[in-house]
Amino acid sequence: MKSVVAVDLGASSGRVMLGCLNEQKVTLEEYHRFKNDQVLRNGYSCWDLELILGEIKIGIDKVIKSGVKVCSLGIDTWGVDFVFLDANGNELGDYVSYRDNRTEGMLEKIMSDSGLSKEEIYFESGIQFLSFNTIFQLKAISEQKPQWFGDIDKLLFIPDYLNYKLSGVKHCEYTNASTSQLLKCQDKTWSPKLLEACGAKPAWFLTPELPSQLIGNYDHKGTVIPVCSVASHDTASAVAATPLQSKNTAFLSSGTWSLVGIESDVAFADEAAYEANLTNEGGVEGRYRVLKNIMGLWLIQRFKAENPSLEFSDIIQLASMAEPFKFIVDPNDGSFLNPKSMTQAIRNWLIERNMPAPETAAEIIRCIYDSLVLAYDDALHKISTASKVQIDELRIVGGGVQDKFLNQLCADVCQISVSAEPQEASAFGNVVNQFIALGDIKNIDEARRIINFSSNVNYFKTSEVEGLADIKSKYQKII
Ligand code: LFR
Repeated sequence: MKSVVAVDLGASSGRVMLGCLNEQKVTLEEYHRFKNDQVLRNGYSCWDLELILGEIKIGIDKVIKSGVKVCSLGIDTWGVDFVFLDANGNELGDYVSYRDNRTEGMLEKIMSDSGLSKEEIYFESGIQFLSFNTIFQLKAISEQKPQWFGDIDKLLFIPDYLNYKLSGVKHCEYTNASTSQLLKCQDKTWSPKLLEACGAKPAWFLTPELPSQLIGNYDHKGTVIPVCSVASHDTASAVAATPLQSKNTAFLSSGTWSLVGIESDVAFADEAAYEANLTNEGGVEGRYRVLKNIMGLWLIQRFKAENPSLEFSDIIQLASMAEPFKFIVDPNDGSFLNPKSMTQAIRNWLIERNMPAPETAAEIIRCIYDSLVLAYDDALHKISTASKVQIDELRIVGGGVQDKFLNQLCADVCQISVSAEPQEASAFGNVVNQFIALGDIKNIDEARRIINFSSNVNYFKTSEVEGLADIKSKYQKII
């Protein structure tokens, strides 16, 4: 048996897990879990990276103290965010989170200053327009904090930065770099025209490299652990761990975000893909993750934070009690990205459009669930139409796997057969990427077979929803 450490950082919590490969089975054991809350620094919503680094080391300590021999460690996190380093390798500026609103209006600013059209940005990058992409964050800094720009030597994305803090090695991993909207989609290299458009300098960027590589060593109180660059975008790791049955199986990585898509050897960045705002994020083995972001369980998480007495089981029970499809919002509206109150944001969204708004907790929760599954259905159609790939099955992975109510609703509304597992997809992806780097697993296809074999898969068959066509056309009218 061989063991590796996977550090999986999400927007609300971080975990240090031990991944073990034994014959044809891979298992995970959680050693340490910690909260990852955004903190307000100098007026910005930021990540507390010092705290995160300290927690990662505590987790590694727990693993080592248990006596396990660790062959390597790997880190995956959310995308788009980064840290600047000066020529001495010291941090510059704040670790601002993508949920900060500093990027508002930056697409328009880039277009007017650079002369690039929205289409040109899309055709070059193949990346969906999300207000917080790195390209818009860099433009915001060049507008609002040009003094941060003066001393920059390197830009490292967060997992690369954490690897650097552990190993001293500066590296750039491709899957996370692809979320920046600064790479040329086809070549997988930095786009000079997109860098220029946001005011960035080519010298700040290292060459993006495919994952599953040992890049350095972390010396933990005398125990030396090789550091592996895994598919460091958490969604790339989650997709790597998704046992896709065929090219016609779509994935839904269900967590704080819901990422709906297909895996493909080729990118789709033409007119149809632009219209659908499809993204072609980088995947393992140089593949593409052709997907769309949906605001996801963040809506439920924020609602729950406002109602701390509610457990997840209460939330599901309330959802099943409320009248279905009575209130529907566009869950991807920017007003849900970081509102002070999710309840108020949902109500306001409807009131501003002269529609009746939910009153009770059950109605709010039901509104979130219904809106999310309608967004899944819409995304599946758009992806299928733009890529011409027929989608006949959906595999759900990630924390949302536990939410059987949502998974069943998804099967019913999307009228697609659903299978679900693994729950810890990002951590599994992280682990198998390391075993590939160590030479113990041949490739991703083999890794997915092992993960499927190691999982207790749940299946959700479709059932009929009364008036489904009308419900879907109502959704199309409001988005
Ligand atoms: C999920 C995720 C999404 C990305 C968003 C912001 O955790 O990584 O894939 O769009 O966070 O980085």
